[in-house]
Amino acid sequence: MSLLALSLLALATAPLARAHGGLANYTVGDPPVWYRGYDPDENATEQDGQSWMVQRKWASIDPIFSATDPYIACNKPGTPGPAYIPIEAGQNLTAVYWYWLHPVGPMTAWLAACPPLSEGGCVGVDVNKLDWFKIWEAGLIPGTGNLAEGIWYQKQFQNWDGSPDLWPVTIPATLKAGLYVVRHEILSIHIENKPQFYPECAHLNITGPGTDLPPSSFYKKFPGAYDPDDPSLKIDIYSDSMRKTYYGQDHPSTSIA
Ligand SMILES: *[C@@H]1O[C@H](CO)[C@@H](O)[C@H](O)[C@H]1NC(C)=O
Ligand SMILES: *[C@@H]1O[C@H](CO)[C@@H](O)[C@H](O)[C@H]1NC(C)=O
Ligand SMILES: *[C@@H]1O[C@H](CO)[C@@H](O)[C@H](O)[C@H]1NC(C)=O
Ligand SMILES: *[C@@H]1O[C@H](CO)[C@@H](O)[C@H](O)[C@H]1NC(C)=O
Ligand SMILES: [Cu+2]
Repeated sequence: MSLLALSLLALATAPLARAHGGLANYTVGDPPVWYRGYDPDENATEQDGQSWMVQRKWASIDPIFSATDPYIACNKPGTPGPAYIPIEAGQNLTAVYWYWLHPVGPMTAWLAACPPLSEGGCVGVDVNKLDWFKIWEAGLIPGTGNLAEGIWYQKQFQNWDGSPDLWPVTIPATLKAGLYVVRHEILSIHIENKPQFYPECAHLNITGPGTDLPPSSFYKKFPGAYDPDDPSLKIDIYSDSMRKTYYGQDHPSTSIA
């Protein structure tokens, strides 16, 4: 069965089918403490500016198509809520999605430090000016096959049994304590030469004894991190040549563990 047929089948059997999607909620710890994110399908008035809101607003489940889109940092409109997810360096932050349905393309998680609360914290920052560094990435799972037929993490993390899709990312254990914006991005490349970016951001209050930040050579801006002509974005994974090679994105993860 083709990938398309498989995803259509999955769509047909999903209790709640959405054409695209995004990061709904976050959990920390075991047993998990839940932090609710923004839901574009729910009443905005009941979410905007609420005291519990940890996530930056994303008004639509549609993807961003341009690597240089001004909203590629934290989706559109990216308006901040006032709350922070408390988490210790070294703990996992788990991103929760409903029925993620696209199968191919890399997933990455990024952090950017904010000024202290007395200077506005993460609420006051311009996300386009932040220095983002990547803390996690996953693409095609080694040994599962070529780009089109192999299994990407983006497909592996999906559950079709009614439970949400969970994406755990470890906050670097020696990271300097403070306020951060976390940015999760799913990049879907199932359509030829038309990458789909799905970024969502939340605010974190990271505690711990650490003092590390990555060297500035790891910092990227959004937009800016991606070249729209990068062969890993302008890609036809179903072409013969791409079945054999994949250049990958030249954005190294930080060296801090
Ligand atoms: C959204 O919520 C507000 C405040 O609770 C309410 O006044 C409004 O009628 C709701 N809008 C819709 C479309 O349900
Ligand atoms: C996210 O949390 C909201 C509020 O608790 C809940 O209604 C929704 O089902 C959750 N979504 C997922 C994917 O867990
Ligand atoms: C934490 O996340 C890492 C990396 O994503 C994962 O391998 C590990 O199993 C997770 N640990 C727990 C306790 O969930
Ligand atoms: C961050 O966590 C520390 C330690 O729990 C706390 O003192 C501080 O008020 C928190 N800051 C914010 C903005 O939540
Ligand atoms: Cu989609």
